[in-house]
Amino acid sequence: MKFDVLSLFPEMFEPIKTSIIGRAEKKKAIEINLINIRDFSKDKHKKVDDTPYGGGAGMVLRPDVVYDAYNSILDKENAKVIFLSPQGTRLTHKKVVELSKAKHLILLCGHYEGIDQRVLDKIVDEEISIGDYVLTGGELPAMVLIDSVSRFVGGVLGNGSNEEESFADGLLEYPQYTRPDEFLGRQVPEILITGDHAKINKWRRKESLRNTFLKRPDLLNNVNLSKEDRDTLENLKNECQ
Ligand code: 4FM
Repeated sequence: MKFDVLSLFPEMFEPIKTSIIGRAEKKKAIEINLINIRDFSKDKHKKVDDTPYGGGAGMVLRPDVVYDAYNSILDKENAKVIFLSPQGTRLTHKKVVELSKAKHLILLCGHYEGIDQRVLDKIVDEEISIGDYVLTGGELPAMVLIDSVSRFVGGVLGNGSNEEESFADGLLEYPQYTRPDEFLGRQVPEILITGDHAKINKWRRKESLRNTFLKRPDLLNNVNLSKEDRDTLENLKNECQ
């Protein structure tokens, strides 16, 4: 999977170039190309923005500079262009999995008061938001998208575990434990050291249901629950009263 990132601050992506995502790149599971929008300024001072028509505070990214940066991507014909903005539709687990099936994504990161609407209308296929708060630019949201989407691209995680994780079945994760078996006077739940995997799986399912019920009860409305799950939840509810 290839990501082309159009940004005024490509240095901000340095941290994801190391870490797990960086390893995935070395393995050629993903590729992240950074394109500095400023390289496409025709101005002698490398200016990329200007004051808004109609007046008002701040600066607006010029459409011609953004369009030239976009056109420098040669194999863009089958790519999906995503603009990261608070006005977009929310990035959810479902959307992350959907995007992970694409071969080529182009991520457009804005700054200042915005980007001239005419170039957005021309090149953007989808506007995506990572949450209802306003950041100073689209770089952090683009990194959130790359990180979350890459987990579902074959060969990125290496252990084939992503299907089992939170949200795959709509429930939150069960708690995890490792050595030492006693920490600050607290023992690891006994069932986990029995080696009885049928019992361990049952316990983990119950703890997933407990976490979801206590922390994110809203999620339970969109989960397929077995008869056993529903009984477990009834018991958890009674324990709370
Ligand atoms: C600032 C986007 C300027 C575009 C921003 C421009 C955001 C979010 C966000 C800031 N993006 N989810 N929340 N972006 O705040 O995605 Cl032009």
